[in-house]
Amino acid sequence: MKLYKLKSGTLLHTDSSFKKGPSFDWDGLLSREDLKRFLENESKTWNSIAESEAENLIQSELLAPMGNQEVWAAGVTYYRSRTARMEESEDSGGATFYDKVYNADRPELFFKATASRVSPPGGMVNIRKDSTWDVPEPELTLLISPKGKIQGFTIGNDMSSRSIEGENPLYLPQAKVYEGCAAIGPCILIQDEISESTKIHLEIHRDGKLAASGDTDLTQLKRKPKELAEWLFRANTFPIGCLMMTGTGIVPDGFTLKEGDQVKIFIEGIGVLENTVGMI
Ligand code: DO4
Ligand code: MG
Repeated sequence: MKLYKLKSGTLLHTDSSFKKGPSFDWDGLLSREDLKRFLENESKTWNSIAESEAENLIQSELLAPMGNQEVWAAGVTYYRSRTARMEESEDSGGATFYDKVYNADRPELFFKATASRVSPPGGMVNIRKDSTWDVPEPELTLLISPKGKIQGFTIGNDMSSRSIEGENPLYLPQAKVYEGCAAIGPCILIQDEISESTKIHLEIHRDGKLAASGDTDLTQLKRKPKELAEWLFRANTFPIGCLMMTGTGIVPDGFTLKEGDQVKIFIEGIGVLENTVGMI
């Protein structure tokens, strides 16, 4: 079951049918421990709509599928991320930290964004004016309930400045957290597990041409989603639940984003998250 947040209500896609329902308070909705059952029951009274109408709504009305939940992120959970970060921080002497965290029991977890810093599907994600090397990070993103249960999966873009982080790992919050530093969407796939063979694909288009691309799949994710959620909840409470990006396995080689680029992230079974790059 896929749950979309629309400007004019809520869209549910189950098997091959679409139903449109009212607007919800998404703080309350996503904090329900019985989210799947609640939606199954509620949607019995919603209007069925044709696929073409649903596609129009998805094209024109999508909001980020969240309320005021905090967005957290895990890092260096794929070998590719470990290696790319070791390369970018070689001059600063920070390289060994990435190798250590990749192999450590405790994962790297960091605060990524408040809801106001998150862009919706189709919206702008930003690169910073004081950064010279910027990438999108396509990441499977977990919806976690207040009790720490994984309720669903979505797509996250963890926009990152590689020049700022590479200069000194202590600059991580500045490389990661700023206005328009993340995008989430297009929907939440409501289920508690996701297949390890799920594929993730990135495309970056510039002036109508493919400028960079990459692929990975969840077999490359070193830590299980459940394990990451458990670490996050060790010493944090989330009264309205939270979202958690699980790290990137795609880091385009020798590439930096430019204003106007189109970033498309595909995750099998969830959909496509597309955003345009702006500057702040
Ligand atoms: O260690 C810095 C951030 C890592 C990250 O965001 C990732 O691996 O996805
Ligand atoms: Mg990341």
